[in-house]
Amino acid sequence: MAQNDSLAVPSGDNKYVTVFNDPVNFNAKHPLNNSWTLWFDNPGKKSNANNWEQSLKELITFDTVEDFWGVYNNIMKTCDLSISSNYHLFKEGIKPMWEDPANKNGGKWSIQLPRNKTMTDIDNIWLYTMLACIGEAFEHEGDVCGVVVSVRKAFFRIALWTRSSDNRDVAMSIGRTLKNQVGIDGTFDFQPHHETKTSGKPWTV
Ligand code: MGP
Repeated sequence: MAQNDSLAVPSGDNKYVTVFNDPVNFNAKHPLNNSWTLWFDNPGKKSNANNWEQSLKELITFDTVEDFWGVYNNIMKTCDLSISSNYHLFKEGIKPMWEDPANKNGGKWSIQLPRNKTMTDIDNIWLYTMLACIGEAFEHEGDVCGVVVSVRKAFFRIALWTRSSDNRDVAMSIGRTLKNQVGIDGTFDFQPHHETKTSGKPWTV
């Protein structure tokens, strides 16, 4: 019998496929609206904007809820990563770098969380950040490119990268949803990628 021959096709009110629709194979998968690619890098001290891309490693792409958990449960936790590491979870086809066409006019919402106060929470904070992204919690979902967690000596940084940076309403809506979904106190700042840190007062939520 082909793998899914016994899969009951749900109809009417019962429209959600669960593993119970196929108790024999127990293998129903729940598709995400997008495919997502997980990247890792730890560029080290010799890195600069010209060679930074070389340290970027594409780990895996997934497009179902079950495969997300398969990945999440089998990679190193953020709290165990070495200093300078970054995980990047981006829509498939978007490289997690400013130069990518999807990012070049965008910006990022970010928050820095002191390492000593966040060590026990950072894994859940990063998990909720990723779930907000792959679960498409955002009204302006199309403006979301991906999310990043950065491990630094004194802090962890969570960031969400957007496709645009010129529409305050869109950016603020994404920022507010991110803050709600991640559920942490503190202020997220928005900064376009092409602005230097000092060139403008960031939008905040
Ligand atoms: P970072 O890790 O985003 O900043 O970029 P952070 O954490 O403030 O700095 P750190 O020194 O504490 O790690 C660090 C450096 O990596 C940048 O100054 C660039 O040289 C390089 N870099 C980072 N990003 C995201 C990019 C990118 O998208 N493109 C290029 N070309 N270089 C990048």
